[in-house]
Amino acid sequence: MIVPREAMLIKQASFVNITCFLFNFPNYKFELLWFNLNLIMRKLSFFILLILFSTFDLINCANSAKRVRPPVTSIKIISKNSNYTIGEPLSVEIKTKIKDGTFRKTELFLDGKSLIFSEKPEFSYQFDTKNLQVGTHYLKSLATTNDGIIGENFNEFLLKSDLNPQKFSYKIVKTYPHNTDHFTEGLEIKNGYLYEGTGQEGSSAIYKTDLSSWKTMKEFKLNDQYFGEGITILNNKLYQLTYKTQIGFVRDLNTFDLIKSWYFKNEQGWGLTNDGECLIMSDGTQFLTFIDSQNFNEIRKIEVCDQYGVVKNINELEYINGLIWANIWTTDKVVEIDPKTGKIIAEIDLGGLLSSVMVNPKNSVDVLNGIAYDHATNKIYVTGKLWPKLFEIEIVK
Ligand SMILES: [Ca+2]
Repeated sequence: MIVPREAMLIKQASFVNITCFLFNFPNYKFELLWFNLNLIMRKLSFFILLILFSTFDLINCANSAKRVRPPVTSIKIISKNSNYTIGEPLSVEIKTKIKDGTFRKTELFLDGKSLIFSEKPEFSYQFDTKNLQVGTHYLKSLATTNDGIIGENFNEFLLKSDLNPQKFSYKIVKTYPHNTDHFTEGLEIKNGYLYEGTGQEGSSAIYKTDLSSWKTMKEFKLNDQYFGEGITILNNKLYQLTYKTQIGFVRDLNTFDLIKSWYFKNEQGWGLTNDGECLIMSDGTQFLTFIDSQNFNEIRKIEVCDQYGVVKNINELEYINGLIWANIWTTDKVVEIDPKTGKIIAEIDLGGLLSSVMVNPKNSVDVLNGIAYDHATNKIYVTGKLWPKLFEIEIVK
């Protein structure tokens, strides 16, 4: 029995032989010609397929061009500057273009809240900024067609503080020794004891020092994987942040036994304090986050600003008489922040503190970091990372 492929080959061979016989053409030349024809046909079929696919794509593009496009809306902030001082009125222009359908309205939002809407595709709007917080604010224009097709656009602006911070200096009242191995990240006083949290992986710890005898009463070393950061004491518990592990620890103030730990969303943990209810943390940015001390939910954030704009690198914190005091990392500056608004009220220049004492040139000291306020005596203590001294200071106004 002859299988179909064999039958085809016989048929092809017969066709070649008969054609050669009829036209007196050498067999091998005809086979060469036949081979080349086959090759050309194969290449042609490739190009035909390519053309077919391209045509299909073109048809597709033509179809997608017919799809309904969302309105194109824009928000332009009218000003000669990019930053504004809080209280300045701010004007915006909104323009919307519709390619398909019929325009219905464009609505303007400020920080997610609706400000105004207009049934005209172009309109301008002016609003007051005096009741806003300092820091960054977000505008959104949301344009709608009658078919319900939505287009949106965003813009942002910064509100600087309208305060010119008071400038304070300091006076050293007393000098105490400070362990030059302590990479100070948190400092707080409670019931006559100074609590210090230190950093660096492998040497992070908490120390409790008697303020009258200056003896270390208790210390607790953190697991090597943790880089200890800010500490604060609330309701007989000691709260401590870690640097990049996004974990905070709650310990019994007397035993340092772990009560619980919590996860925080901030990418980094820096300074920590409390206002008697909430934990307040810094994270190296210009933001301070207020956290519920029971369930660790984020309550609110403030953005720290002075008259020039946002102030970043907010580090160790201390809550003193209704204001948040903060070290600005890598500087000798401590700022006093209004916890409601984020505005800097005053700046304390602590420059020259270390030059007042003998520093062993073999000791590599790091930056100023660590503010502790004794609510019982109204005394203020400051130190720095790896500093040989801790200072009780008085603010000179
Ligand atoms: Ca502190």
